[in-house]
Amino acid sequence: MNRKISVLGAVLVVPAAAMALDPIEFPAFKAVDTDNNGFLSRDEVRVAIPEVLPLFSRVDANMDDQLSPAEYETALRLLSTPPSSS
Ligand SMILES: [Ca+2]
Ligand SMILES: [Ca+2]
Repeated sequence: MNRKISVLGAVLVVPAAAMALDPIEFPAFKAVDTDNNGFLSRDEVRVAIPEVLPLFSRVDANMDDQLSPAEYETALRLLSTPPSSS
């Protein structure tokens, strides 16, 4: 008896979940790390995702002039967040 309602519910839930994904796509860390040393140099960043370059020093927490996966994630988070006055 309730079959119609449950089918409708399933149809509505799936597209909503898909829409929740971030529409902006950034290259994966491994795709940027072209020499596979586990860190991103400024050159690797410049080639793959130049948008990160201005943030490089800011997200390079340990100041080794390389971005770790966590530091790269921080950069992407900054990029996907609209600039706000702090
Ligand atoms: Ca590298
Ligand atoms: Ca670093």
